[in-house]
Amino acid sequence: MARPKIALIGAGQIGGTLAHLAAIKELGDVVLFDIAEGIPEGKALDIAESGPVEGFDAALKGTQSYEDIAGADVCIVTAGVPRKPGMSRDDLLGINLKVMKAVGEGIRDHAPDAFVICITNPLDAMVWALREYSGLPHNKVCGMAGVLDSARFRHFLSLEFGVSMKDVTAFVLGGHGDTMVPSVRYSTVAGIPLPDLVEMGWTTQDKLDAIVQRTRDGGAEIVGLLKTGSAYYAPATSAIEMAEAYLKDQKRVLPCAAWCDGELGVKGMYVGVPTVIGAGGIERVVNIKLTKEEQEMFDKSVEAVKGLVEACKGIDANLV
Ligand code: A3D
Repeated sequence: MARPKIALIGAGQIGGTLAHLAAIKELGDVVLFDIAEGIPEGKALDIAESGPVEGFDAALKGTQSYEDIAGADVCIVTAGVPRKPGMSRDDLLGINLKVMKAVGEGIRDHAPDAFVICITNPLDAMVWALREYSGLPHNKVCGMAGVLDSARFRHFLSLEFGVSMKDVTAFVLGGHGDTMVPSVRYSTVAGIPLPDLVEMGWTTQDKLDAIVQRTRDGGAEIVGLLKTGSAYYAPATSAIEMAEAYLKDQKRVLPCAAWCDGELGVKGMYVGVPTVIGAGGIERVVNIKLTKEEQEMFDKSVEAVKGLVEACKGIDANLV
């Protein structure tokens, strides 16, 4: 049986890291696509040359031609521009929308059966645009943000509690922006919800509030340190977890930007929600109950995403 084919559209910082991880984990053969000549070819060759040492057999190829992504099982899209210090994710809207048009049409023409994971920012609006331009079914197009935001939340919580990151679960919902909603009630240490841990004296409400805010600002914190780009190790790992869930039909429960059709009070929009990812793509949106206060925060985040989608429609008259 042939190995699965993974197409990475964008061979920059995240794209290169995705290729490395996909090869090491032997998820399949990897095609790195980028408009920048030499970059995808160079990264593909460099990673392939690590194969004998690492002990993987995955084939890697760099290309500027969409024909090479033909028949891909998974496409992970990072094509576009990342933010620089002082920029918000939303500042990237106009430039990255044009990129989503080219990429969406490339996927439509060459890999229409793929499971597509978008990472390009501003995430929720770019997923929506990519789906529109590609015309793929909504359950086969999603965005990576929730796994990353939740991983950041989990990391900060594990430091606060002095426990293994493996035992901390967390959900971050809503749009991938300043209004994202780290869910305190649905986040736990080995099943014990965070509010109980406050009562047990493991932390204080003030400290928890500060961790929630640090999670919201997690991307900006890295941008401020790197100065020349944004985070790429944790974003790549997060998208690989989603790709693996699809390729191995794992039915993982992972938060991601998924098409909502009434779930959590959202109709006809992409936004960050808990989902089940398996061989059917986004097989289910987990329709969790929110408290009044949580729902208000979530709705505010949904409104912010709606504004960006409307802005996309204003830029490109072909988008409906
Ligand atoms: P970078 O290293 O600049 O890579 C982007 C690559 O896209 C470059 O190699 C470009 O040449 C390439 N590119 C540009 N236009 C096209 C095109 N039309 N077709 C194919 N390739 C093209 O950026 P990066 O890898 O650090 O980040 C990529 C994107 O991910 C940015 O938009 C970031 O803002 C975003 N990002 C999202 C998250 C989320 O959690 C959602 C986290 C971190 C970064």
